[in-house]
Amino acid sequence: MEIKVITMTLGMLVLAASALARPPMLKVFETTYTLKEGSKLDSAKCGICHTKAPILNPYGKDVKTQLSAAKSKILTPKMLKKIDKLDSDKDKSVNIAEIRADTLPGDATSKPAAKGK
Ligand SMILES: [Ca+2]
Repeated sequence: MEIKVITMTLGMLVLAASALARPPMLKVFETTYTLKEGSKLDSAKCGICHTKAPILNPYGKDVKTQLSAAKSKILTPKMLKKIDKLDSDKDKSVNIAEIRADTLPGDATSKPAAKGK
């Protein structure tokens, strides 16, 4: 009986911790760039910043640099805007261009279609 209660409590704590760890940052990203429901970025969710959570992709690493610079764990739209002009995944499209084109700023295989074609 006692063990069951402890196990349940631990389970709930783990759930609560993971719920706290993930969605807030994604929420900030979603509201900063007003993602359309069903868009590629909207569907990518954690994949915007992670290859496989908790591993960060290049865009996620740039986000982390901003968090570290601000000595904060709370992501703000201002931090995201600061890396708009970077090309995190080095595919020759800056992050904001990728976000507007609904491609992944942290995945070099996902980039806006070349212009003029
Ligand atoms: Ca890029």
